Amino acid sequence: MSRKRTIEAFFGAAGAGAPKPKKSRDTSRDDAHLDGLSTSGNGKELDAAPPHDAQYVATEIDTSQIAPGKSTRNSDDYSTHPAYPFRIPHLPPALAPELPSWPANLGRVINDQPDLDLLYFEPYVARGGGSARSLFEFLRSELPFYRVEYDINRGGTSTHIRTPRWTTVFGLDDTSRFSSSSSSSDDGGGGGDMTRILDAKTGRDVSADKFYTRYKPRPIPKCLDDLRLSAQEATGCEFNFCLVNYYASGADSISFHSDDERFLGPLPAIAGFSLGARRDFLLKHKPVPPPPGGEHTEAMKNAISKPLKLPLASGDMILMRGPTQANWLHSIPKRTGKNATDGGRINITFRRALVKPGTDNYYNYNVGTGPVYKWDTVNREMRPWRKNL
Ligand SMILES: O=C(O)CCC(=O)C(=O)O
Repeated sequence: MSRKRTIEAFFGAAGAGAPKPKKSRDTSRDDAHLDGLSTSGNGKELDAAPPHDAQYVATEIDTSQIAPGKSTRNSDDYSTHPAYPFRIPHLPPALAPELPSWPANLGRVINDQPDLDLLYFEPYVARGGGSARSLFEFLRSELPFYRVEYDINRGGTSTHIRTPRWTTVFGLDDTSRFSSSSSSSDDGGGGGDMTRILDAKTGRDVSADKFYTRYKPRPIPKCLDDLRLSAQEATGCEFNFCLVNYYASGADSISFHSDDERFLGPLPAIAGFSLGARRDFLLKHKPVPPPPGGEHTEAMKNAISKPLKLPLASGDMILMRGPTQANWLHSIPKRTGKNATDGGRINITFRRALVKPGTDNYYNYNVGTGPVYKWDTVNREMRPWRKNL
């Protein structure tokens, strides 16, 4: 399939007639909760207590085939960084050659609702031949994950939040870059000295900046950076952050929120990959008052009251762009019905944080200060990870 056509689909759909987005709110964590909305990376968890009646569906793939920790890889086949708890392997040899053929299908534009602009690839990572499943198994086995907990203050009442999914994050905002003693292609996770953080314009060492010291930023490892580069090419958008969610079962979720933080700029583009179990992705327009002296159009009434449901399958990618984040909320609801047999699902989002507070925010809500977890391939669950285990 032609990359060019995909990019044309993107640029053709963007632009002139798009409704003007509302000004982005200042989405500090507590504000987001006070008005009942929540925002990306922070405060999505008002409905956080996960009931646990969903079953885990065991997969049939032998991960030793794709988990390079157990294979004959040499040390060049890993991304390393002092801020990683452990080294992260590059894509397995069976998957890497497939990347140039992605997206497997053209993106379909969905912009037939007020203020909505989506580009939906069904799929992006080929499902046939097991590529999407292999990528899922590989990432679940090889990435560090966290179960972040934090407190929010709502109207003077403090609430303890347990994020109802596993998360991890890599990246650095636009103002800075990781130092690298070798070529720029190493910045995403290859070799080179990446221990310092430099100002993107002046090259000055900004490692000690307050936004980079609470958590140590870490470069996007090559296995995810390859996917980032592919997504950039397919969409014409630029990304510098990679957030990963792992939903272990239908009991894991993310509540309605929008990724509309100021540090993403006014019209953020966010590319979300789905791998593993199919899960419903719901979208609904943010509540807005009717025009003075009038009523909402039918389209707006529907957009507010009837969530749009996209049953995202393994390998799918959805780009949310233009006025979408300013005007729409999205969620992955829990699936806790009688037959809720969702298996694990990984969601990878690529985003572009423009300024330093974005870096601190993303690490705070996706890494936090708790233990590191790693997938245990024998017991088939996340287990606390300790050095030299
Ligand atoms: O899992 C998904 O598809 C959505 C994730 C999401 O909304 C987010 O990370 O902000």
